[in-house]
Amino acid sequence: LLPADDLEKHPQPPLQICPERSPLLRGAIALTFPSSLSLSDVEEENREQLSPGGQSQPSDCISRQKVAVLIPHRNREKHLLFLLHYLHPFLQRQQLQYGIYVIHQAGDATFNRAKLLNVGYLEALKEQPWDCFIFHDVDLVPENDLNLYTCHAQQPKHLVVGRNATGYKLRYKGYFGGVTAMTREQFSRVNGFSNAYWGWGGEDDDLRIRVELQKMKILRPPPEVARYTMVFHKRDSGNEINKDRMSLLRRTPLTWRSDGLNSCSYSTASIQRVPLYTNVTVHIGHP
Ligand code: UD2
Ligand code: MN
Repeated sequence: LLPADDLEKHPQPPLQICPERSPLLRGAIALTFPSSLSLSDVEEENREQLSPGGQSQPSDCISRQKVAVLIPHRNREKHLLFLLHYLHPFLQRQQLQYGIYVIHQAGDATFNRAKLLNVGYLEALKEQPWDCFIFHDVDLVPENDLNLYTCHAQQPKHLVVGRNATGYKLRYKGYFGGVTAMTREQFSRVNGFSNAYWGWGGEDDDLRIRVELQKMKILRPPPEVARYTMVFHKRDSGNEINKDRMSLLRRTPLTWRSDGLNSCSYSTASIQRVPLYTNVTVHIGHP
């Protein structure tokens, strides 16, 4: 770093767009999940790279996309910590300008992952004109940084081809859960997620149907790259299986226009810019 008056005498050349392939990528990385890892450890690891609210940008080039990572959350603090520990360096190796948003469901009504992600999209855009959104389960840690957290202009991306517990195979044809990437325009075109899925299951298939109704085709990175480790967990209380999911899914072609971003009603309890992420705590109602 040069002192200020030196900078005036020797102006820096303007920054260039980052290269198509970041020179910092490493490929597959070995993951460990030490129970001793603490919040202050992870804050300390990232102190110099982050601005408040868990945002960062490459120092020596201009990112090709501005990426918001949205994480629906309630009562999974340890998973969140492991994810942040790996995700910040991962995104920085990809030379991305990014921000991480954790959308925290207030209260103990039935969980609604999809509605929280709609809230995340709407709230993040109030702050910055993000180009690309990554909808991200809290418990999925990417194993390979060649799995790029960027969007494709025409095709929504599904980034979890495989994970540890399912033999690293696609669970079923059309599976669209876990981690997905859509541009601002793609997500708005499908009217976001449905707000009607309370409890576990179906909301990811609903989004796939919305995408297909718009004649968009889902893109997946190669299976060697699109690999995740899901931190072990049981089904949470407050996220019981949604018994209505099959009948909701049959109606998606009729309901998507009026159920989604344009009907997402909520009240924001707080927005906190903590060092590692922006925390949006929100009341989203109940079934
Ligand atoms: C699968 C999908 C997930 C979603 C879900 C059905 C994969 C890898 N993931 O996950 O994307 O479609 O099925 O709804 O296929 N959460 C909390 N607190 C809670 C409950 C849920 O934070 O009390 C969040 C958290 O981000 C979690 C996500 O919701 O990762 C999905 O819930 P899950 O992990 O219990 O469901 P899982 O693993 O079957
Ligand atoms: Mn899970």
